[in-house]
Amino acid sequence: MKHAHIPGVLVALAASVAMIGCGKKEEPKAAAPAPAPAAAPAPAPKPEIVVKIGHVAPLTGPIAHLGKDNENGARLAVDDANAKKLEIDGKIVKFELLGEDDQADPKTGTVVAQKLVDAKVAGVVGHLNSGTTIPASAIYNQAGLPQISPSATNPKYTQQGFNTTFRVMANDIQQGSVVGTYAVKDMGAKKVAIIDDRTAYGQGLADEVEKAAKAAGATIVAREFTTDKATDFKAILTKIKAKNPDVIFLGGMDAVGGPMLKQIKELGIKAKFTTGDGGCSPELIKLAGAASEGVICTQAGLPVDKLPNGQKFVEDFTKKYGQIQIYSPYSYDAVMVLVDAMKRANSVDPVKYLPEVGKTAYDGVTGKVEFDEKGDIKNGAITVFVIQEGKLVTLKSEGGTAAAAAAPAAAPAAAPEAKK
Ligand code: ABU
Repeated sequence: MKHAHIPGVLVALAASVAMIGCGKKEEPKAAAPAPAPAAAPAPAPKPEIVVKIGHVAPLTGPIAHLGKDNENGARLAVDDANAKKLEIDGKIVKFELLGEDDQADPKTGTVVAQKLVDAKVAGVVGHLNSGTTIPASAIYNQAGLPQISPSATNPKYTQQGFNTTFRVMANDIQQGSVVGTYAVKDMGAKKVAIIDDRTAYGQGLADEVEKAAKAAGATIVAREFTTDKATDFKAILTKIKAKNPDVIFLGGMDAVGGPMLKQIKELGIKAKFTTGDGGCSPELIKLAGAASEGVICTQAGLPVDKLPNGQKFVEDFTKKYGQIQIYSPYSYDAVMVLVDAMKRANSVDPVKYLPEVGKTAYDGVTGKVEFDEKGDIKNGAITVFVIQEGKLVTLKSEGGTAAAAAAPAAAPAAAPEAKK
């Protein structure tokens, strides 16, 4: 059977009637949405610039532990500065640390200094030793590069008339005066024997201690010397024993002081032992063991773990690198002082930011950093420690803007505070 043909108009009419019967109404078509406004173009990323900061210390040899401590302090500062994504002159700055090993050798120090100049670093933190820092400073000065030593304490470093040399800790004129006076007035020395390692630091500090001890009324009964590589001191210690001193002072580093203390004990020498910042470290305690008990030593700053910004540094550093030796907080601040000067100058060009280094007023982990006209820290502090039960224990601090808050004014022998 064939389907009958029904005209289209009748089909449409039937469908409309059916819809009305079901109560449905055809919705009017929604108007097409207006086109979304074009998204604002993403801002162009800020250009980046890499800024190299040189660091120099002995990373090999007897005081490599101190060199690595310095370098790690500087590395932590670079990491912290990079985390801030600083913008200088419209560019995001990425700092890079170029670390060099001068082996604590003055000649190598000048070779690596030139290497850093050739690598176009923007500034230098170092060197560790006065004996390398002083000759290297002429090379940085020639290149117009700011140099901040975190540990070289010989006063000559900043006495050369260079506008590029800075130091973030007290110098050995201050340190020698405190040690020499302390030996006489607090340790009761009438007869003092002095040994130095013939380095710029060791000999220079020993000279200052001698002056101060004499001025305080003591007699210098022996003045002996060794080297910074020596490990056998029996010959000079035997001569010193014959002079029966009350106190022996060493101008030298912990790598010399450690074995020397053991030999002092072996020879039955009863004199008390004192030394400066280069020997005032956990490494001295490790090397000398029980022979380090009762040693008096000084550091050319305030106890960092007692300072407001220092506590966080101690936590961060120890988590990342382990125990602080001596100078890592100072190398941290030295890097930050360079960065701060670049920010204020809005330039990473040494020509432009060098003048800002001299105007620094920076609240560092080691306290307030401000420089005098020579580049020495203003209000430098010296802290006296005693080694008790294998720990460096603060006795007193002299100088420093926060010295009063950091340590008791007088040495409280009964209640000293352990240094972390
Ligand atoms: N400040 C003692 C260690 C470094 C130096 O001056 O040679």
